[in-house]
Amino acid sequence: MPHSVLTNTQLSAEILEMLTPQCTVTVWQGDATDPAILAETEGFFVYGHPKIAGPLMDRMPNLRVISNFGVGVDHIHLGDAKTRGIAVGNTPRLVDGATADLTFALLMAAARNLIIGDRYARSAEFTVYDPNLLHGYEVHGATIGIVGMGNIGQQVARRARGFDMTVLYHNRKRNEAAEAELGATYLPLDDLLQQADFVTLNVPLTAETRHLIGREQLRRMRPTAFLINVARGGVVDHNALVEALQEGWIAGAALDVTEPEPLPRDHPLLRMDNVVIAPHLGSATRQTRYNMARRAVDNLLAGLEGRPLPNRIA
Ligand code: 8YV
Repeated sequence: MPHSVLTNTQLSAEILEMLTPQCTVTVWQGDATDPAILAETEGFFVYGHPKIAGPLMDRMPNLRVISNFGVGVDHIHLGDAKTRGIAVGNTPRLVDGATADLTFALLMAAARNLIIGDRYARSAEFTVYDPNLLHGYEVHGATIGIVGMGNIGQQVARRARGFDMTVLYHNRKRNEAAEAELGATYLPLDDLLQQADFVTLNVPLTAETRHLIGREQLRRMRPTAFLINVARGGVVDHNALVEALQEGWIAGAALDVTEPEPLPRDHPLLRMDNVVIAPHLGSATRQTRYNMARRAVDNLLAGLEGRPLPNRIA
């Protein structure tokens, strides 16, 4: 008998192919999902970031495994899964390189006016080249402050070294191996914010990191500095960010993630020229997404078959 698997979105043909013939897959319709389907669900393939906590798990008494397509699991209540004996899998390490690449893409785009420049170069106004136009900020030789020296943060540090940057970092715990290998200097968060030209956020969203960057922290940053968030929107207090950008406390922000995500279409951040924004593209390369899919499927199948998950987070 194939296993009953629920997913929260229409899966690609590629992923469905990996799941057959071991599984039958049904798309979760929120509260409208047939209770009989929930009752027989053994595995949940989670794509994107739907909130999954105890009350929903309780409607699936046969649920044995939740497999998350991605590394961040802030949308899944791990404690609730644990008390119910439900294994949770994720895809660590696989997203590191692509996410660090995008951190740099955003950093460069913000510092060098790439988006405004692109718009201008396509517009009717660009008729004469003007060397006085769109002077940005130097990236090479600047100081980067990496908040979160985990796997992704370390990949960002590697790229920063290639740009001859001074690398500062803040982390819950000092990472002496990374300091030795990457020439990174540990600083308390407040000092990092005061010294960095580019602050990149590379932390998971947890109770401790929620609104880690608020009014007080943005006030500490330089008026010439940029904030780059490729972590989770919830790490930044967005009201404070709007104020900081409007008042010129910082030069600009580059965001791959927001709170909420997507932002309401009339949100002030969407109208600001000193904001570069992407639709959560951190891990969106063909190769990385394929690797994530493969691992998420392997975690799911292992959980369904009672084997240890290749990557179990809870
Ligand atoms: C994914 C991510 O795109 O891995 C993560 O935590 O945020 C992204 O790489 C996302 O989780 C898709 O499900």
